Order: sequence, then structure tokens, then C-alpha cells
Amino acid sequence: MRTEQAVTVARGDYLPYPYAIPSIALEFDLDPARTRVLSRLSIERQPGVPADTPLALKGEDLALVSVAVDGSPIAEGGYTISDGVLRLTGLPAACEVEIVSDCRPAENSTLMGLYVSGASLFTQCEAEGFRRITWFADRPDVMSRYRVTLRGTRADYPLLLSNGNLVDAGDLPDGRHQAVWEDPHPKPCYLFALVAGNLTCRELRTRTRSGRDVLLQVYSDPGSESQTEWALASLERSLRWDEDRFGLELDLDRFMVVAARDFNMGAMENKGLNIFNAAYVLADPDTATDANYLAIEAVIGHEYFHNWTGNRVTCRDWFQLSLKEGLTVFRDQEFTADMMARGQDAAAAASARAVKRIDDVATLRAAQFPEDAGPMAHPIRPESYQEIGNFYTATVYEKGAEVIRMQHTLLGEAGFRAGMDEYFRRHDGQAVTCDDFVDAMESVYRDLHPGRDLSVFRRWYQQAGTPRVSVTLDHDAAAQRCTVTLSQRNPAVGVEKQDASAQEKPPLHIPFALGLLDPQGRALPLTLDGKTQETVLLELTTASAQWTFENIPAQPIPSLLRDFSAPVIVDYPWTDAALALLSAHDGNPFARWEAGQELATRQILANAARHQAGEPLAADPTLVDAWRATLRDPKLDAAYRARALMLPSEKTLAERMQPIDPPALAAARDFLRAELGRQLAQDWRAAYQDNQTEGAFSPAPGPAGRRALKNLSLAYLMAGDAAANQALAETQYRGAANMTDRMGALSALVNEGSGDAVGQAIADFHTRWQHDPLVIDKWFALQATARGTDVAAARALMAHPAFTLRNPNRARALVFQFCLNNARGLHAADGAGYDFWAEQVLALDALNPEVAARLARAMDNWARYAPALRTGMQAALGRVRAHAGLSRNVAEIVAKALD
Ligand code: 0A1
Ligand code: ZN
Repeated sequence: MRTEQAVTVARGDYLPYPYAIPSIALEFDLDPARTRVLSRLSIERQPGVPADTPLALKGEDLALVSVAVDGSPIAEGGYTISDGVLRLTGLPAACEVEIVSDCRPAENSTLMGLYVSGASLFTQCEAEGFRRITWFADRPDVMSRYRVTLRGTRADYPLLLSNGNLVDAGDLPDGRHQAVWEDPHPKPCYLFALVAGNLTCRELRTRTRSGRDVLLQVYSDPGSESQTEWALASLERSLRWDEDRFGLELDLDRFMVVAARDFNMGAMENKGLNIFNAAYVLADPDTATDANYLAIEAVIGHEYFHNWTGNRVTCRDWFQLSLKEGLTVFRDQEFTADMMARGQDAAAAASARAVKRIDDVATLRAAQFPEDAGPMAHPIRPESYQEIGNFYTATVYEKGAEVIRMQHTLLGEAGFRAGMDEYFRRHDGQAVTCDDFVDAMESVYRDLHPGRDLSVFRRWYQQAGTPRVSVTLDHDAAAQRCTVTLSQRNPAVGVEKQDASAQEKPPLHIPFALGLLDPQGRALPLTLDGKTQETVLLELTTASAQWTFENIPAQPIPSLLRDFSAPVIVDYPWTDAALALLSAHDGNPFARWEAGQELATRQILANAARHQAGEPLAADPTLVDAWRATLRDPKLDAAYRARALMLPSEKTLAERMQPIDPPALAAARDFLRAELGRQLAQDWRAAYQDNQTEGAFSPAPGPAGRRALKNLSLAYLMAGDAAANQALAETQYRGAANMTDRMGALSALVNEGSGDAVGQAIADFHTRWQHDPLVIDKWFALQATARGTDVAAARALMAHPAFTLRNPNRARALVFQFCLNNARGLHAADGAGYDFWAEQVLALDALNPEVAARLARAMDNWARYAPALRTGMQAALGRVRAHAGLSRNVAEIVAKALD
């Protein structure tokens, strides 16, 4: 086998498709061994296109049976097939093309196109999976009306689903039956879906705000019916929220969500027939944690919101992916924030929103910042790609959402809504670009701010890398005036570094929210543009700019980038005392959290340096006092305290270390955790007792927050003194009334505990939940990331009969968790972790290139690691690159990492 040929696609190469395909009729004879697909395309040559322009249709892993034009068979020679493209020439300006082909779902381990999961058949078409079902113009700007006929045996496939409305159904000879579906909305083929199998359904009927009755359904494996209540309720909340906040209504009579056990990603927004990874559908208190409940609501929302942002208005080409993804992530983040804040008073709502913002920013920093600083760095609208599947990234999604959020911040809630309305007014039913979106927003921005525009802002779409904003304060005591200077830097990243002329990029438009505190921690009123507020929004659009504030009697303490108003790194020389003051008093709950995290980061980095130098580690009292104050503050709710008291993740910390030395970081972080656990033991114990939840389980923010704080307290107590607290963990494990508490206790035992009780708890957990794959995934993941799990232990886990690489959730639970979230294990001094990584990437690549390429990215930032690690990482990458028969997906990742 040869490695697939690398072909680079460039954004500037876009050409419209020369034909329209207004309608497509598909007929499936479903059979896992060999499914026959008949596709009838209505074809219209676009005006001005030369008559000899071939109709080029993409196909992959298909066996062609026949081609006909307007009912006449075309003999071989009347068409060509090369490099996965079927070309037909000499077509009339308008005609019907009929193609019959076969595919083999049971042999399809890529989970792209039509595949088997359990006893059912599913499809996944985004981005380029439709070409694995039939030859087609597999690109998002070709939109067609679909009529889909599904035929299969009633015994195996009692349920036959596709997009839109069921228009006909009936029996066929030989125990077969059929269903005919019509989707009234033209769509690109990446939104096509079918599901065939034996699934159970939970449904509800509701009325849209314009008074249409709609049916909402959630389908899942037989036996899981008790686990779909939350998903269905989340779906109804999503429908209501999009009506309330954006005035967007469901445009279908029926909206279906189907859970698949084998799925490459989180979920997929196929029109009216969302297909989900079961992990984002199934939940009950015994099997799902609070984090699972939250993620299900968010992903259900995300896919539902795509119905407008993605489906009604779609992408012109895949370079515009962030048009739908950044916007839809922003929408799901706001949905979750609104759900967490609802029904609460202003202060509690602000805290709840801050909790969501903290979680989202923590994700951005842990996943996107490293991407933006490494070999895969790309703008949210990439300039080129080899394999589009590799660009479903934290940058396109999470940074993309930040870029939308900045527009929301610059326009305000009402302005942003007006911009969205304008976007739909202009583009409903079209396939458009990111520029089209910004144009709509800019039309409102210009009205709000005459003389200003978003021309500088647009650079966020074309520049990669995380900007650095440095802040200086000049206080004039005599004049009681403070001048704030913001300066930005946009250094070259990733491939840009190879171009000596492009070392520094132009400035961006950065909305920078700022507050100033007096030395007692009280907010200082700030006047900007005639308005006096505690938070001002500074718009930095040049390399450097200054703002002056009056009536500032003493040197103030700045509260910077409140609510994380832009995805940048802030440089400011706070003292530890200033950070402690902010962490106790900042009126902006996000910035208050940030101050504590910064304080902890500094201490961990200092200790990592001591660890490297062989010096003893130390916990500074400023940090311990700050943690104690937060822990004891009765005004802070539990969910917020749980975030504020957590130490920054190893991934976030790594971004602050040069070169990165994960074992040193882990040692320093563990040391501080243990010190905080020991020195604040009484307070942790009190928090543990005060935050018990009783009565019927509810995943609502209140009780979930108490469980988070309680389990964090347990983790600190165990870290501080495992022997003294193990009984507490064991008791919690045995008596747990929900999965959050059971996992919290098991994690404490596995990571810190000792003796027979640990192994017994692991075995007990497995015995209890062996029938539930999603819980067994948790069991694998917990062990894969445990402190003591080295490569040998990971391999031993892989030998467990329940392990398989073929199921992406299982592979992610064990192999990905080990390689991405067990730095100590991966970076073992003998290099065994790197060997393991290379071996698993290659094994996965033979089965599922999309998933393999994600694992391949674990070595992206090898060049930033400590020399002793770097060479081993580089060598492992080299071994993968040298392997014959690599997929295009993995080949692109390793080549970029090594170039
Ligand atoms: N559009 C989906 C993401 C998605 C992309 C590719 C997939 O298959 C390889 C599946 C899902 C979303 O944003 O939810
Ligand atoms: Zn999405």
C-alpha cells in the first residue's frame, strides 16, 4: 500500500459548480454486505457554462453498476472514472442522470458514508462522506431536494428513517418493506442521512410559536429507553430558546435525534435527522455524571441550532466551516449560560454565567491555544488543507465562537440580534461565506458607530496565532489620573515562521473589557465616551493605544480582559498581593477566577523550576490564604467555588512553560494540591459536609455545583492525607446515589488510595456496569488517566476483553485518554509512551483515518518540549511518517508536525 497522494486545496481556488442539481431521488436496497444505491439526478447546466464542460461527480469505495442519461444506458467509454471522479461529457443542457452503484456497509470501518453499528445502519456524510454512498457533486454549495426510498427486511430494519417527512410506506415481497421520505428543503449532500434498524423511541409533541404542531423524537438502542428523557427535554428547551432569543422557529413537522454507539465525533446536524454519538444522548442518574448531563444539553442544542446556522444558511465551501461552527458554538454556549442562569436573581445569574464562561475559556486555553502555537496553527477560516476532516478543530470551533462573541460584544445584544436578522434576511436558503456574515454584522455596526467599520476586525478570519496584549498603567497622583496603554503583538506562528518576511502580522480589532480597583479592592467608576461604569470596553484597533481615566486617587489594581472579552494572552506585571486582592474582591466573577488561577500558575511554574533543579518545593502562604478565603466566602455559590478552587490544568500550564516539561509540571501541581489539601483540611472537610445533596437527583446547576465542590473537597483531602481520608472515599463510593458521586469517589481512590480497597472498587464498578458501554468507557478513561497508569498498565487495560479500537468511544476512553491526558505516562523517560502512541496511530489508521488523525495530533507540539523528550517525540513522528500506506488524514498531520 502506498500513502495516499497529498493534494492541497486552497481557499482562493474556489470555482462555482458548473451544473445545478435541483433534485435527487435515491433508492436504497439495504443490506450490510452489499447495499445497492440508485441515484437519479436532475441536472441543469448553469448559464454561460460551455456545453462540453463535463459533469464531474465524486465517488469513493463504490462499485459502479450502470450509468444512464435520460433513460438511455451509457456504455463504458461513454464516461470516465479516474482519481475518484466520474466524468460525463456531451450532456444536454438539462437532463436526468441515473447512476446505480454498490457499497459495502459491513466492511466500512471508517464510519464515513453508510456503515453498520450494532445491528443498525447509519450514515455520516459531513464533510465528504456522501461520495462513499453514491457518485455526486460532494460539495456544500450544490443544494438539492431529496426524495429517498429505503428498502430492507422488516425483521432486521423495522425502522427506516431519512430526512424530512415520511410520505409513503408499505410492505414488499419476501419480508421486506419500504419507506419513502421527502425533504422539502434543498440541502447540500453533507446533510443527508439515513438510519435503518430496530430502535426505541421517546417522543413529544409541541407547538412552535407561530402555532405549528411538531413532533420531537429521540431514538436509541432497545433497552436504553429509560435514558432518553433528558435528551428529549433538552431538545424542547433548545426549540424554545431559539424562538425566544433569536426568533428562529423549527421549519419541519418532525425533528429526530438518533443515538449511535459507533460515531467519529459528537453529533451531526443532518436536516431533521440528527445522528448523535450515544454519549451525547443517553443519561440517567445512575450512569451519567453532571458533566454528562451538561454536555448532552449543549450538544443537543448545538445540533438543533445548526438547523438555522448551517442548514438554512450553509457554507459555500469548506474553508467557510467556521461560518456555521463558530456561530453555532457561540449559540450553544449562550444557550447553556441562559439555562444555568434562568430563574435566579441578578447576582446568582452573573455567577452562573461566569461558571459557563470559565469552563469555555478553560477549554479554549487547554485545546486551542496550543493548536494556535503549533504546526497546525491556522486562521478560523483556513487558507488551505489536504484533508478537510483534519480541520474540525478547536480553532474553527472554539476560537471561531470567540470571534462571533467579540462581534456580539462590539454590537451589544440588540445589535447582534439585528445583525443576525439581517444575515437571514439576506442569505436564507443560500451557501455563503464568512465575509457575508461579517457584512451583515457590519451593516448594523456602522449604524451604531458612524464612521467606524469592521475592516480591521476581519483580520481575525485570516490571521492565526493568539495575540498578546501587554498593559501598562501610568498613575499621576497629583492629577488623580490614570493612563492605560494597551499594546498588541501578533507574531508569526506555525507555517508562517518559514516566511522570513512575515514575522509580525498586522494589528487586530480587540475588544478589551477593563475595570480598576482601589487598593482596598473597591471598584472605581470609569468614564469613557461620556458614560460612567465599573467596566469599560476599550476597542484596540492599532498596535498600541491609550485611554485616560480621571478621579483615580491612588495607584489602582487593574482587572483585565473581563469576561475574557477577546481570545488573547494578557501580559501585566501584577504582584502576588494584587492577584490575591483581585481574587478576593474583583466584582467581575470571571476576572476574579482568573486572578486566582494566575496566582496558582505562578506558584506551580516556580515549583516546576525547583523540581527541575532538584530543590525542595514550597507553597507560598499568599496562595493558601487566597484559597482559604474563597473556600470560606459564604457569598460565593458552590459551582463557582469549585471552579475557583481547582488548579489550572496541566495543558494550560504547559502553555506557560518553555520548554515544556510535563513530569516537572505534574510534580509541581501535585505538590501544591497536596499542600492545599493538608493546610486547609478542616475547611475542605466542612465544605464536604456542607455540600451533600439529598433527595431525588437533579442535574440542575445548584445541586450539580454542590456535588462539584464536595468531590473537589474529597480530592484535596485525599491528596493532602490519603490515609486519613480513604475511609471517607470508600464510604462515598459504596453509598453513592448517582454517578457523579460514584466517579468522584472512585477517582479519589484510584488516584490517591492504597490497599485492597482500590482494586475492589475498580472490580465492583466493572461488575455493576459491564452491560452499559458508556459507563465502561468512564471506567477505562479513569484508569487510563490515573496517576499510576504507565504504558504497561495501559497495555494491560487494552488486553481487557471489553476493549476494542473499532469503537471510537472505547478508543478515546483508553488510548486517547492515555496519550492526551496522562502526561506522566506518555512522557515516560524510556520513551515507551511514544512507541505506544505511534503503534496506536498506525493501528487506528488502518481502521479509521479520521479518528487516527486526531490521535496523531498528540505530538503536534513536540518541538516545544524539553530536549530529553523532544527527540523521542520527533523520532516517533518520523516512524509514523515513514509507514507505508498512511491515510491522507494522518499523513497531513505528521508531515506538518515534522516540517
Ligand atoms: N457538524 C458536526 C460535526 C461533525 C463533523 C464531522 C463528522 O463526521 C466525521 C461528524 C460530525 C457538528 O459540528 O456537530
Ligand atoms: Zn457544529
